[in-house]
Amino acid sequence: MIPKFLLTAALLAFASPVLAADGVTIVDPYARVMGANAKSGAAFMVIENHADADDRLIGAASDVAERVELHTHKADANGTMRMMEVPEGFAVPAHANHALARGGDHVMLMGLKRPLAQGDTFTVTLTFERSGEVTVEVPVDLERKADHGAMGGQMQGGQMPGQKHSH
Ligand SMILES: [Cu+2]
Repeated sequence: MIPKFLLTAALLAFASPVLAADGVTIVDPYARVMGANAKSGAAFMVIENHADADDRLIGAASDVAERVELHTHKADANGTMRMMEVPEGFAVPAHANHALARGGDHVMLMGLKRPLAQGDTFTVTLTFERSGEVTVEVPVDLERKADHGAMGGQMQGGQMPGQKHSH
């Protein structure tokens, strides 16, 4: 006989976000592609660091893409937003969050090996300097509005002229 509340607690624990032993939690991951035949896509999420030490996302890999890079958007000299690789990765300070959001930092999937459609899921393995590897199940969500904070407001709805690929 298992009391009902214990069962509920067990279910809730099972449904909770990916938690690395060391305290990095990935919340609300999702990915987008631009069109059915897109050769690239991007993944977004919020990284929570519950540890007492700073951490840093330094790499990512996925079997859906030939290459996975850590990217950000920056304005060039003409004010045009461009994507660029961030080799040093993204800092996630102790007891803080870092959002990968549209118009800002993202995980770039290059050379997709299969088409990604609404509702598909795939896995991305994130490598953290301190917490090591964290594997996340990422759903494809093409209907999602740009939301999670960061620079979302600034870029919302905007496909800047000259931008090579937007997401
Ligand atoms: Cu990119």
